[in-house]
Amino acid sequence: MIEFYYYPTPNCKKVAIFLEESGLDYKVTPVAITKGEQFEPSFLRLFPNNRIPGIVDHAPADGGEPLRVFESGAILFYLAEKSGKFLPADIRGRAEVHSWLMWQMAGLGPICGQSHHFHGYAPPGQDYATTRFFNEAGRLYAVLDRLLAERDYIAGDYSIADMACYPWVAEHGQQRQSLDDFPHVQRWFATISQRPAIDRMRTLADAIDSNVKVTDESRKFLFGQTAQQVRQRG
Ligand SMILES: N[C@@H](CCC(=O)N[C@@H](CS)C(=O)NCC(=O)O)C(=O)O
Repeated sequence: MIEFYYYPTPNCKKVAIFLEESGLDYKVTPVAITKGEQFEPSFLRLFPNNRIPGIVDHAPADGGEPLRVFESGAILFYLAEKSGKFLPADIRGRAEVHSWLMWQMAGLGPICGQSHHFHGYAPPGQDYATTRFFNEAGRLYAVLDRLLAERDYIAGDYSIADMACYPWVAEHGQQRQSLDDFPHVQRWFATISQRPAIDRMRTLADAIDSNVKVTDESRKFLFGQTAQQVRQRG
């Protein structure tokens, strides 16, 4: 059984999609990051970066102790290897999936996250940063659009690369991007949206928190974290 540390955020939704697609047995442990639950000592012992998603595999393939994995890309890769699904076996197919998975982890995710932050949460007057992240997010959407002009899915067949990108593209409105400007991304997004696993991923999100909101209280937990706070954890 996979214990899934989760809240309805884009990085967690990647893993939720995988779990729903693969049929692996899993149980959700909600971590309300808007209430600071990512700083609970019991959570930090497993996940020292105070971020979700995280998993604990209670039946790892080596038969040993429960195994913890964090970082959504690492989790997708681990679960794909465990289940033998959504990751090709041949070296060329695998290299293509890994390339786009890392592209999402190092580019699309962080840049769209910053674009979302500066458009939605930062105090006014941050024009340079807002424009910088908006333009870079747009560039990444355009790279994806060119790719998807030639392929149905990101790395050929539907894979963990698609699952990694989908929840960030789903937030395109928050990033002030329009899918009308990226018709191949729009077609890919519409196709994946019809998968039953996406419906189940949304049902799970609604069951845990149907309207994740950044309030004055949650700002204290989410924004302005410092090195000093990490050192004080002991
Ligand atoms: N690179 C990490 C990013 C994880 C991340 O930033 N998670 C956010 C939610 S999507 C979080 O846990 N935030 C809590 C916090 O900032 O304290 C991954 O892909 O897993």
